[in-house]
Order: sequence, then C-alpha cells, then structure tokens
Amino acid sequence: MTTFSEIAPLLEGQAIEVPSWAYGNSGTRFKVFGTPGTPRTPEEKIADAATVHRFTGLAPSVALHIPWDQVDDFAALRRYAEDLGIALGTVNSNTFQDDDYKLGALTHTDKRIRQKAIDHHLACIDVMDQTGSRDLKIWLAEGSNYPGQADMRGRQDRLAESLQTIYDRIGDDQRLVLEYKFFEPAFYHTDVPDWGTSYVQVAALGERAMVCLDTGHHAPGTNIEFIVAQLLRLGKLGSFDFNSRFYADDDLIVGSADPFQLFRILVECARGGAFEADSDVAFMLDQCHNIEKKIPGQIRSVLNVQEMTARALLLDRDALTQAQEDGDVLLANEIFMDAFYTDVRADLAAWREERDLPANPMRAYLESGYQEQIEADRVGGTQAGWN
Ligand code: LRH
Ligand code: MN
Ligand code: MN
Repeated sequence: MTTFSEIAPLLEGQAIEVPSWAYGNSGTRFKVFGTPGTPRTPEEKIADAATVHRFTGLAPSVALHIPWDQVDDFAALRRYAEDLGIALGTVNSNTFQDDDYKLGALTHTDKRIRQKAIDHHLACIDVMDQTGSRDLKIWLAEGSNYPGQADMRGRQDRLAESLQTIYDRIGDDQRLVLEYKFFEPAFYHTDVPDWGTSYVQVAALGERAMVCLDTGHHAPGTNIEFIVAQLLRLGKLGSFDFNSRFYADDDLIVGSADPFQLFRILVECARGGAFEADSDVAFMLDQCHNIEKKIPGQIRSVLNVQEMTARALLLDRDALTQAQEDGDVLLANEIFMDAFYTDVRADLAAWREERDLPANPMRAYLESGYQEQIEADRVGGTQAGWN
C-alpha cells in the first residue's frame, strides 16, 4: 500500500496553469452570457488568476492568448503578474478570427496570407521574450468542409514549411507546442487532427517542438490515456489543455464529465514520470465558463486535478505490476480501482492547512468577499474573444 504521506512530496511541486480566457465571458454560438465581475482588461484577468493561486496554491502561472491579451507593454504586464505572485505562462497564438484565414493560415495557398500567419507567430515569440514565457502554443483552425475543396497533402507540406520558419525563431529556452483537434471549425478534414499528425510535424522540427494534448479534442470513446503513454514514451508530450466534455469540445470543468478518465490519464502521467521534478510536461487548463462564475469554476478545476493526481499517485504500482505479470486480470483491475475509489479529501485538507492554505479553498474564496468586490467594481466586462 502506498500512503498519502509517501506521495505528498510529489504533490508539493504540482503547478497547473490557468488560461486568461477562462475569466472572460464566453458562451456557445447561440448566446454569450455576461457575468457580473467579468474582467475588463488583461490585468484584471491576471488578478483573478492570482486569486485562484492564492486560495489553492496550485496555479502559479497564467496563459495568455494573443491578441485577446494584447497590451502595449508586456514587460510591465509581467511585473504586474509577479507582484501578484504569479508568472505569465504559455503564449497562445490566434489565427482563427481573421477574414484572411477563412481558407487557411499556415497552410494557405496564398504566400502572402501564409506570411501574415507566420509573422503573427513571430510577434508571439517577441511577446514571450518579454513575458519570460517558455511555450508558444499553436492551435490551427485549418481544414476544409468538402471533399475535393483542398489538396490535403499540399497543405501538410506548406504547414511543415511554415512551422519550420516559426521554429527557427524559437529561443534556446523556449518550446513550440502544436495542439491537435479532430474537427471544428472545419468539418471534413482538419490539418492537425490527431496526435500522430502533430507528432510527425513536431518531430521534423526538432527537440524543442512538442505535442499539446487537449482532452476535449478527440472523438468520443478515444483512449486518451494511451496517447498520453505513447507521447511520454516518445518524449514528446509537451503540455495538456485540461477540460472535460460530454459531446464535443465542451470545455467544461476538469473532471466533471468523466472523473475516471481524468484518473486514468493521470495514472499514465505518474507511470511516465510527468510528476517528477525534472519533467517538462506543462499541465494547463483550457476552459470556458459559460454559465457558472469563473473564479470558483477555475478553483474547482485545479482542485479536481490535484485530487485525482493524489489518487493516481496512490496506485500501488508494485502490486499492480505483480498482478499484471501473474496474468491476474481481476486482481490487477481491483488494485487499479482501489486507488480510484480512495477518498483523499481529508488528507488534502490537512495537507493544505500545514502549508497555510485554506483547508477548503472553495469555501474560503466564497467567504472572502472578492467576488462581491469585483461584481461591484467592474462594470462592462470584455468578452473572452472566443465566440
Ligand atoms: C481550440 C482551443 C485552443 C484555443 C482555445 C481557445 O478549440 O482548444 O487551445 O487556443 O481553444
Ligand atoms: Mn485547447
Ligand atoms: Mn478546444
């Protein structure tokens, strides 16, 4: 049996990056609901992200999305974040809201448009240089809606060429992470639809190019933990975008739709060394809160990741290996499920108190008055920019 005190040191270093866009208003293509207290500026998003960290101790950095978080002075934004106790993290590019990119960006047949998309990524790297960010995360909304519409193969070639130009500008301490998604907004073919395509593209670039796995970007029924195992095995799992889904890319609170799947993914992370101090895997959230309050929504997500990480680390790996080698199917499954069903909430509450964190971060936030304050202070919030 593995005990909670044995796994506590591994929990110590856990860091979950939150997305700036989670604090803005979002919705579906039918309606974006305004929420009182929504940030009006990148600074206010960062203040909210810092609040999540203050109550949980789990979220020491916030990801930016350019141009949603465009400011004149990124070095000043960095100082602002650091004064609040957090860092600026991954920089996400955006080539999905410009008319020029209707038929493609990095894959477009028109060299001028490809260059425009490349230049946007180079500008993102300039931002990273000022914010001190390590990762440039690229998700491409590129593809086609009808068979015959596009030369899928030619687009792969142009994609490789464009990515190479961007990668050549990535600094020695920086990385390029390429996120895949099987459909949407394109409905017939997508240029980076799966981990294999992302892997092929980043492997051709070099060591500092990695794959980003967004848990909401697979067909229903996909064994995501297998992909995690494979990418860790290949040394190419750069980062996660965690969220959960019932149907498509629902971007719901992590662990809400399928806690067992989150557990299975985190078991493979443990198996592959992703929680070790020398691991480079970035754990991020990618969520949109359509109807719930955003800060408590993020608090719930990071706590869910922590709780499920603890349960994954409690898996008695030696006993499991023995049962697997003995071919004892039912015992192996029982050992696995025992860890999943372990209730770690009391242990985690005590663990937090030992670290001067609130035993129940959600309750502490709701009682802190922060929510009432931002609802009173902030009038006319900006949209996250997503819909
Ligand atoms: C695309 C995506 C990608 C974007 C984010 C807003 O569905 O997951 O990571 O940057 O949503
Ligand atoms: Mn994502
Ligand atoms: Mn997504």
